Amino acid sequence: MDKHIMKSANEAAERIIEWGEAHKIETCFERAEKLKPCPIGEKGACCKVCHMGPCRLVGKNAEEEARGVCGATLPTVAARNLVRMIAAGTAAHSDHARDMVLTLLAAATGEAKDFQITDVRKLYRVAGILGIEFEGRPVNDVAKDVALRFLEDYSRQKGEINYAKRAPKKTQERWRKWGIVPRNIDREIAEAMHRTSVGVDHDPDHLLLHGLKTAIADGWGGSMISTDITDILFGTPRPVKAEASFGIFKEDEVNLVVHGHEPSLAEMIVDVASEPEMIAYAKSKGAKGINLGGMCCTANEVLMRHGIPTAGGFTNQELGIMTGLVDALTVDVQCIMPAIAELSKKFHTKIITTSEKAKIPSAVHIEYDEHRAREIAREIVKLACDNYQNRKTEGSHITDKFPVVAGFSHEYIEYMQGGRWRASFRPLNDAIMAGRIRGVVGLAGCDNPRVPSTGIHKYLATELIKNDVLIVSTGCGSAACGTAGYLTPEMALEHAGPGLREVCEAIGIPPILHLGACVDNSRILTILSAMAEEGGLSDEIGGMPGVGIAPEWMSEKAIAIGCYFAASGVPVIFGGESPVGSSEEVTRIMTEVWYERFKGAMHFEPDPEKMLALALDYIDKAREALKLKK
Ligand code: XCC
Repeated sequence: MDKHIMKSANEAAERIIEWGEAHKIETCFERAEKLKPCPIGEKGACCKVCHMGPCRLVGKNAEEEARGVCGATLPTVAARNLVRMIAAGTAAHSDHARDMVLTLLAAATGEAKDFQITDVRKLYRVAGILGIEFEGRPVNDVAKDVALRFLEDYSRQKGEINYAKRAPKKTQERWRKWGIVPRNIDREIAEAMHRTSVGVDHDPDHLLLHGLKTAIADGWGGSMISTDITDILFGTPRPVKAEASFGIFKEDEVNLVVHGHEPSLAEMIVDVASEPEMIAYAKSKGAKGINLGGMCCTANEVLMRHGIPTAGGFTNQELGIMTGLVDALTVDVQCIMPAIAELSKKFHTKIITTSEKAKIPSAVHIEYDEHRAREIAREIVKLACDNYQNRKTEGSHITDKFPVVAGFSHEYIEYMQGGRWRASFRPLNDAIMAGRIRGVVGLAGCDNPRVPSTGIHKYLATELIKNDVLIVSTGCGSAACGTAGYLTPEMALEHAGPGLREVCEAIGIPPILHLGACVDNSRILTILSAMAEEGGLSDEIGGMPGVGIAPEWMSEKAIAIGCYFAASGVPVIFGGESPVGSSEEVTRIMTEVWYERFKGAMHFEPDPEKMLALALDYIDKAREALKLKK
């Protein structure tokens, strides 16, 4: 008898996968099994930046002896490959951020009439950081100035990105010493591509320093800009109750799912779906109403702000369709499997691409334009309603769902520790100093079909909180926890160590705080900076008892994120095989050398138990160095 191999650690997902197998429907899980990674490319030893190759630098003494046709060594090739990943990841987050800036500008000038400034307080806070006068001025004038100032982060040729100054002074000093304060986001990405093209930069350390500079342009540039503008336009999140997993789909309502990363159209769809006219339209098609759901990070955006339920993260996108209950799935950009278009033909689901940047053959394309946002959102909602009538009975109808509490912006975390007038990070710092909280881990990144998907997230989440480690989560890390039922205050009672439980009960928070989408990893940077400023711990981000973990990462964006945390002073642990594993030199630079210079590091460790041990070790060593209670 075949030994059953678990493909997802999520029970509901596993049931759908099994149903799919029985019906000969292929998903990323089978494809991952069939398509083993190329062992040379996987470790970063393949160079294809010119057409004399691809050169595969393998062999027993490859590090010392192997050369490409041009003479490139293995460390050069591995470093170049990683820098290109950072550049691509930074481009993704920051191009998304650019669109947010342009939407803010269009809203401020009245060109995008469907959008307004929702959070004026946040606008003023951002204007204050940027040194833009806001008192007594019309809100839209301030918003316009903020947008124009952010656009400079995409065009200034010399100088520093606006938000570099938000990092603690000492962190900034380290960056300046090593010449890695970004000038503008696009320039660092372009330079990364230039330096890694054939015959340019060949020194691995020098290449990787530019990689860090590019990554900082992501974290303290694009991602932070995107988080701030999204808050300004759509509201700064505060805790909200919602639900997660496949059971969020309703049998008797139109199920419309928003998937991808960009919040603007999704926000409009949320708004439009509650219009009486739209609900009446859904009813005219025989449905009882309109039920919205989300996937990946578009889900996180609307979950954080409106409590829209999530069907989960990356590996759930095909499975969602396989419930047979999804009438329409809109996708914007990033982490969208092209496979969904083909798969949807076996069901009744309409896949709707909406970005001018992203089309999938055979999907319906309804292009989003912020100037006609409401009109387009209505068109999409209507299409989903029309398709409700085509729903067949096929599919694996799963009813499991779990409650989640999400919506922990850094502003709210500050507020919950002292109310509006005494908001601060003092209680968190005190709890860490007293040892009630041993440390903080950012549990983030993708879920991956190459491991029992979501399983390592679940393992680390439970083990870390058992060890009194507070978790802040984002992206599909949050989705993995949410669909497992871990994002509730009860989780603290059941699983947290005594110190963490006490803190969670006193403040009334879950031990895993859902901070939002992947761009919202920037909120963690803000929190760490505030903790440094608060005093009592480290006076820079480096040296804090904190670690970042992306146990199931797969996207280039995750690499950019990991690197900006490392550059900021956070030791980072990624799961899976190392994309620079072929080179001991590059591995040493990214762990030892980076740690020496920035107090951050980037490790790759496939074994979940070792990941946990390494994280706790970093936390304990930081506590020891800070002379904190054991
Ligand atoms: Fe994509 Fe943000 Fe990864 Fe999830 S976590 S699979 S990058 S959706 Ni960003």
